[in-house]
Amino acid sequence: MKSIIGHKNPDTDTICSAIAYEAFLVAKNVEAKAYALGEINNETKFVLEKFEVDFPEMINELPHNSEIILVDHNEKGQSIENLSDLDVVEIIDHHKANLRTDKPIKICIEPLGASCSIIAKKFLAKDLEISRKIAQVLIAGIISDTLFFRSPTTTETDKQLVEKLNKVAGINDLEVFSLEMFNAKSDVKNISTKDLVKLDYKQFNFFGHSLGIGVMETTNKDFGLERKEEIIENLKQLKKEENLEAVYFSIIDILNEESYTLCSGEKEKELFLTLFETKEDNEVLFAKGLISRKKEVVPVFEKHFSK
Ligand SMILES: [Mn+2]
Repeated sequence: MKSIIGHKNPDTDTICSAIAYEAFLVAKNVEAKAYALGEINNETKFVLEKFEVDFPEMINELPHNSEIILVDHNEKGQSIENLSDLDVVEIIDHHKANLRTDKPIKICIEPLGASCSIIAKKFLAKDLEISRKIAQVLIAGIISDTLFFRSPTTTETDKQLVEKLNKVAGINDLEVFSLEMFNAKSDVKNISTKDLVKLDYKQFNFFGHSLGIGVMETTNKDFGLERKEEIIENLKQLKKEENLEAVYFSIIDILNEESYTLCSGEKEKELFLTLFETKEDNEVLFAKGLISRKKEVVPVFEKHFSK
């Protein structure tokens, strides 16, 4: 039995990738099961409920020596707690390669807008039948990660795949569907600020420098900005608890394609101002067009710390 897991603080692409890859392997008569490393977010909940797809079981650890497949991540810090006890047999991802493996394994990393795009390509390449639900779930993952093609991570392939998948999925109006998803994601009123900061949060190690970067993709930036003080307090605490050099939290205005970043301290604020084209206003760093952690933020930090 192969266990399929996405990253911690799971997002829609991670969950939908795991679900779809389970279906792919099962169609090839491979025993496989998708899991979630944590609570499902409101956007993903909306998607799975709309398409009547079962939520994957939530876990923190797996038994020693379990065979696992990582989807949508390949960094230790973003993965399952007892990763080093497990046998990683395959990786499917669209982030930069990071994990060292102790033996040769199957790795498929492609610069596409979503891990769901890579899995959709696998279905098409093998000419495997895609069920309506799996097509719907794959589209949701691609729309979520590319912010419905607004993100600079979007490729022509992502757009073509969504078009092809929708012949099976039959989603009437993709624009309307994407707005429903983003509004579900923006609904954070029942989420404490502590949880909000970690809702879409990743830790990185850049040449020995450990940073935390959280994002909140929203159609209403005020849902984040109105909690500014509380968020900054939480970033400071997180920095101390996890022994990090800096923690950032970016409120991403999806529809206007701009971001508002908050920082865990003065030094890291100065660094962000130096590295990115941003304007400071009352502890908030505004940046037009800076909306992708993966493509625009992480590479700049990586380069900075490599010197
Ligand atoms: Mn992804």
